[in-house]
Amino acid sequence: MFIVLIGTAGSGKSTLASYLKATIEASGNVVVNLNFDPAAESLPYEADIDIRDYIKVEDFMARGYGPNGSMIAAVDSIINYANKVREEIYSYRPDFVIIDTPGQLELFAYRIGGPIVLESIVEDEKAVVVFLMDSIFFDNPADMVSILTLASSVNTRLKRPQINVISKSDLIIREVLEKVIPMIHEEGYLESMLRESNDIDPQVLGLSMSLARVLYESGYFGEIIPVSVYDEITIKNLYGKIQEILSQGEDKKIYDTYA
Ligand SMILES: Nc1nc2c(ncn2[C@@H]2O[C@H](COP(=O)(O)OP(=O)(O)OP(=O)(O)O)[C@@H](O)[C@H]2O)c(=O)[nH]1
Ligand SMILES: [Mg+2]
Repeated sequence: MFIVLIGTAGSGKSTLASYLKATIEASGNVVVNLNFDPAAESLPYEADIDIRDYIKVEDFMARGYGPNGSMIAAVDSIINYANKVREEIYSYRPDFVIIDTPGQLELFAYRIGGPIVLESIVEDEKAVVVFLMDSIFFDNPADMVSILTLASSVNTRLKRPQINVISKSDLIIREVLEKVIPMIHEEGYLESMLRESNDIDPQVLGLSMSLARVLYESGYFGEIIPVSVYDEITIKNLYGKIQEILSQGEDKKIYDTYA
């Protein structure tokens, strides 16, 4: 079973990869951490499998690509090593494989290469995407709509069940954590927040209202799970949601987040 961590740069993917592994191992599972970031300079964990053993971003830069183009070309080229990576994975006979992806979200939200490469690793196995939304996006409703739109974009590209998480939830003010987050998936809640907020530019307000409506109508986000690596209960809760989704059988609905 694959757990694919995806999120904006610095949203906490690598740190969560490390804590999540410890939590899942504690319940007796074999867990493999796969670093999928060819440009990672240092990681907060020791990767069991490291894509940097196969490709390096510097090799692409040496061929004349810029830093961003190199990253895209490097990730695309993982396809050439998919069989070897899979062999490495299965040599561990793992119960769970946690894939720690690069923060260049364009790879998974907009381009086709990222999803193709991930599928070449996951193949017919079950997989769940954990999309990390940095707590900084939960300061105001327009930013919330923006990050949820991005979450839905990732979901349409990867077509795997997805859990939308607020990362670094220890940094969110208590009132938002206790009152807003548990309600946010209720139809119309974001619009009411937008209407009540008096410091949003009218143009931004109009667009955000329309996007919020579409998000609810399309069913593109369910419950949002706050996660902080400093609060083990939140990690256990995330693991519980992952198990819930992975136990739901083989159906690969576009959006399959529990409501
Ligand atoms: N307060 C707080 N900080 C966190 C948490 N998780 C991660 N961080 C910090 O956020 C920063 C970025 O974490 P990373 O795990 O490197 O984030 P990333 O998404 O892997 O970053 P990229 O791979 O560069 O996209 C680090 O300073 C972490 O210590 C959390 O739950 N709470
Ligand atoms: Mg990282």
